[in-house]
Amino acid sequence: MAIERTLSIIKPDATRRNITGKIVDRLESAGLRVVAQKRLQLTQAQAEGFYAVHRERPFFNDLVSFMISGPVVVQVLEGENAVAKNREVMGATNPANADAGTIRKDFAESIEANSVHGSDSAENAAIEIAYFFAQTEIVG
Ligand code: IDP
Repeated sequence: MAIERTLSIIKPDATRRNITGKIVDRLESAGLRVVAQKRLQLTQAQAEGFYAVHRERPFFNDLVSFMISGPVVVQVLEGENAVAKNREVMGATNPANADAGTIRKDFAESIEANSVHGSDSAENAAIEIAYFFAQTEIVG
């Protein structure tokens, strides 16, 4: 199995509730390693750029407002099959549909305020990591 990297974001609903450590514990317990991390207040332009693929979706403006409503923690996670592994630990987008024991099932407030982001492919992971981190900030 290949060692991969993926981008994770702990969203504002989670930083607001001071549960970033609980979320990192889930990631680390699943075998993922935090190789870069920073806490940011996203600007509107940064959030719009990050979610540009969703620009035409009806929830886009609300999503951007939510993502800039408080600090986020952006992370690079490394491990075997990290993209799929992180998606598994996160659970489904809508917490109502998320499996028991997943981050979203246990912590998400709603389909929008769902506590975490994780890249959905290795290709997008590379793009999303480069969106937030310089190579020199990632220490494996
Ligand atoms: P993902 O985060 O599970 O990959 P995406 O479909 O890529 O899900 O959606 C990106 C983010 O947009 C979600 O994590 C969630 O915060 C928000 N979102 C997705 N669908 C809805 C919706 O139907 N209503 C409100 N927000 C949504």
